[in-house]
Amino acid sequence: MKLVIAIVQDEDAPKLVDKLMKNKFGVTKLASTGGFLRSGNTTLLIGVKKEKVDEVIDMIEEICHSRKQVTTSPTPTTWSSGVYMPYPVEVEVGGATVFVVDVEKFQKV
Ligand code: 2BA
Repeated sequence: MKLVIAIVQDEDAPKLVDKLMKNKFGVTKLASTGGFLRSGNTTLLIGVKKEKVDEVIDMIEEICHSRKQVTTSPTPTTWSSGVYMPYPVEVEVGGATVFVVDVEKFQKV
């Protein structure tokens, strides 16, 4: 048994959850926040048999797209005036960040 932890963009999450459910995968959706952009994303927990991991990753790849987002710099620039000025930074987010971890025990009680 494996646990697929997929951090996806909020825009892609509903379609991905639908697809997983239609294909009989169990999924838990968590609201999460990215440390860099400090904006919302979605973390999905998907418990699957080892041989099904690639099928899940294929679905994630099919549905989750990368997008450009503009944010202000996390570290403000010091100008000669001594005033800290944040500047816009463009970052490419996603498609998805995926971790696959071993599950020691899976039990529904
Ligand atoms: P955020 O931390 O909000 O990061 C959003 C995007 O900002 C990242 O997209 C990346 O393109 C960029 N970024 C992140 N840290 C950066 C830095 N120090 N300097 C410049 N640009 C930076 P993704 O790499 O696709 O990550 C999307 C989200 O996945 C992240 O949102 C975070 O919530 C999660 N994530 C990514 N790597 C992770 C990791 N190693 N462990 C846990 N969560 C991770």
